[in-house]
Amino acid sequence: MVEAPPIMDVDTVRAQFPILSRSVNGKPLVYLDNAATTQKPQAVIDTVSHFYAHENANIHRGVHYLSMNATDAYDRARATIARALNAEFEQEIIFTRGTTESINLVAHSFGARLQPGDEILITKLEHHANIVPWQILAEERGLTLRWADVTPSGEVDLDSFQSLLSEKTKLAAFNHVSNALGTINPVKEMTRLAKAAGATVLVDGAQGPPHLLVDVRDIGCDFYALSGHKVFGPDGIGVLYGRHELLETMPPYQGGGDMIERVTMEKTTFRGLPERFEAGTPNISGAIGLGAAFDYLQSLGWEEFHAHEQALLKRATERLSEIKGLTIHGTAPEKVAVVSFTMDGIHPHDIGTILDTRGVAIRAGHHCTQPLMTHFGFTGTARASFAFYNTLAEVDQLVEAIQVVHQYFS
Ligand code: 7TS
Repeated sequence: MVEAPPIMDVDTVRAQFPILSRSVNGKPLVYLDNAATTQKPQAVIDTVSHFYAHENANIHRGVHYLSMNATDAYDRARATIARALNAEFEQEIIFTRGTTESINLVAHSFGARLQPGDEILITKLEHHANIVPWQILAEERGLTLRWADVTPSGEVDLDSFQSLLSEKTKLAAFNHVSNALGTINPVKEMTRLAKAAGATVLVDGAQGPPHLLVDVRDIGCDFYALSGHKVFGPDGIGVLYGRHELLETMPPYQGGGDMIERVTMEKTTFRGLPERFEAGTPNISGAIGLGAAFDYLQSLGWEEFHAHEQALLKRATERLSEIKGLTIHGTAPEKVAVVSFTMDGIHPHDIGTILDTRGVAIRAGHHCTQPLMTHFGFTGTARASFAFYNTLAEVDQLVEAIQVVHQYFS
């Protein structure tokens, strides 16, 4: 007999997120802007606060107790994240400021080996963070940027992706999950195709681990980028996972303290991994807080909350589809709980503003995916993006608030 997945107790989970019990504009907060940033559980808040109250010191430099203690906590966070992503070595986890910086690190450091005429393959589904660094690099080094198409349902067109791969493709970079439409991309298959053509692969994972258990070795990618604030951890911290053999061959991203082996007036030699890519005092409390966030996610279990989120997605899709004049954009069969929509004759910003008066927080606009919006022929959408702590009742509150939008405009 197949065992049904355990049902997540959403009330217990919600009680662990203090902000979820506040009101906004006199109404209970319904927070549906999780793709922009996620709320923090008490465990993360306590970890960061405890660090500053009891453990604060700089790392890697002190001979004193607090510094060694802080260094241990920072290294433990790296180990936790390496385990959570199934990296082979802890040194494959580089702390950065977030997904954007992780991608820029690769563009700068891996990009240094690319030659005029080389190609980078991305898709029309990308966030600007996975477009602009490649455009800058292409301009600087005379590279060609190729764009795989998307299908009307908002999936990467795999035929287009495959047809654009050639021996000229040195890097393929694509997201795990689309922030604008919620599409889960077949990253394992895309990685396989790109590697078969000899390309190095970067996965923009900003929207992956908030919803999905990530196994970088199973995906087979060379780089995986993510942001702490999107996985219920602090902001200003993120991760670049990079395959050991590859990172070792890459030049440093920034120069400064902590990343050097020896500095003389003539020459500097650099430390090994991961320090070589972590110049200067890092976001120590952020890294420790991010470790706590991954511990928290592991204690909940991705499978368990994925099932809950799929129930939220199903209800939201069904109920929003019933609203006259409302169109959902992004109808891939494999989606996380993100619903992007437009309403006839109503600007997405007006939808967002009216929903806010009801305490419902969504995002409206282009979601930093202007090429995708242009491809579909609109300037923006309203986007409700859910996390495991959202409830079916909140889906209904969203729908009721959208009905108010109708009243305003009819
Ligand atoms: N890649 C994807 C797929 C994203 O969704 C985002 C942020 C980024 C990269 C950049 O992440 P950062 O943490 O470095 O800023 N996406 C969104 C969003 O959808 N709404 O606000 C930020």
